[in-house]
Amino acid sequence: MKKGKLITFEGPEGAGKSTQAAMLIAKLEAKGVEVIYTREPGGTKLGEAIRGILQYNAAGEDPCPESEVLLFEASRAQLVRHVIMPALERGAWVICDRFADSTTAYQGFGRGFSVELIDTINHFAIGEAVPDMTLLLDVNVSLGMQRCAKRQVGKKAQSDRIESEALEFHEKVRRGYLELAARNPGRFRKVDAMRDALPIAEDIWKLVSDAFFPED
Ligand code: T5A
Repeated sequence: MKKGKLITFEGPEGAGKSTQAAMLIAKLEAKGVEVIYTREPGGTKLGEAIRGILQYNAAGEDPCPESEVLLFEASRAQLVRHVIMPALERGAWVICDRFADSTTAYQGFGRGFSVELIDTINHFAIGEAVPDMTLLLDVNVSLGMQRCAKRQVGKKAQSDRIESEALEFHEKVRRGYLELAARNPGRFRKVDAMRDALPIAEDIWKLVSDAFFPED
C-alpha cells in the first residue's frame, strides 16, 4: 500500500525541473520527510542503459517511434517496481524528474501517437504509481532552449537526440502539456517557470504545503 507521496516534475526542455526538484527536496527534508529523488528515463541500472540508447543512440541506430515509446515505458516499469513503489510503501516520498506525462507529451502530442494508446501503455507501466501531484513547469520553447544551450556551453555537453528535434516538435510538446494540465486539474499544478528560480520555488512550496501540510 502507498504510504508516501509521489510528486512528478514535468515540462519542456530547460524548464528548470531538476533545479526545482532539488529545491523542493531541501524543503521537504527540512520538515523531516524521507525523500527519494529519481529521474526518467533512468533511475535503475536497466533504466540508465535505456537512457543511453534513447538519448545518445548507444545501440548504434535510431529507435523507430514505436520502439521509442516502448523503451521509455520499459525504463518506467522497472523504475516503478524497483524504486518508486518500494519507497512509497515504506512511507518515503518520491520526487520524479519526468514520468508518464512525458510520454504523453513527447510521443503522444509531439510524435503524433494517439493519447488513448499512450494512456493504455502508461497505465500498464505505472500500475498503482499514480502521482499525487504533478508540477508542470511551463516555459516557452525559445527560453527553455536558451537555458539548455547556456548549460551546454558551461559543461561542453552535446544536445541529446530528442532535445535536437525541430522547434515545431517542442512547440507541440509544450501545447500538449498545457492540454494535459487542463484535462487533469485535480493532479496537475501549472507553474510559470519563465521567472527566476527563487520565486518559482516559493510558488511550488506553497502548492505542496497547501496540499500535503494544510495544518502548517
Ligand atoms: N522524454 C523523456 C521523452 O521523450 N519521453 C519520455 O517519456 C521521457 C521520460 C530526457 C529527454 O527525454 C525525453 C524528454 C527529454 O528530451 P533529460 O536529459 O532528462 O532528457 O532532460 P530534461 O528532462 O529535458 O531536463 P533538462 O536538463 O533539459 O531541463 P530541466 O531539468 O527542466 O532544467 P534544469 O533544472 O536542468 O535547468 C536547465 C538550465 O537552466 C538553468 C539551470 O541552471 C541549467 O543550467 N535554470 C534557470 N535559468 C534561469 N532561470 C531559471 N528559473 C532557471 N532554472 C534552471
